[in-house]
Amino acid sequence: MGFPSWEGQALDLPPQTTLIKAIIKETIMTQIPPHQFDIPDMDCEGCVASIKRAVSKLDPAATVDANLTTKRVVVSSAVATPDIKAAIEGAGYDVTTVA
Ligand SMILES: [Cu+2]
Repeated sequence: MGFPSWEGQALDLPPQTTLIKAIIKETIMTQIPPHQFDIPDMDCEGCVASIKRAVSKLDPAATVDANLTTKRVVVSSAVATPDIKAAIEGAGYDVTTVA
């Protein structure tokens, strides 16, 4: 007795599963409120690079938007705000406001 044919079809699921996972991830990412940090000592692209490196080490999927004029960094990540703050502080920057 062989396997019922539906089990063979079930083996074709992985590509769909990958697509579903991608859609779920996209949905989750777009629903994450951005984390906002004020970093007064961030004054050049080198600082921005250090901060981006620290955040992406914590969460490779995070997106980081840094504004050198307002000294504000906006992070989109599923990681908790205090953990992102700690990562930025770990890179040597004081974080004054978190929203
Ligand atoms: Cu700098």
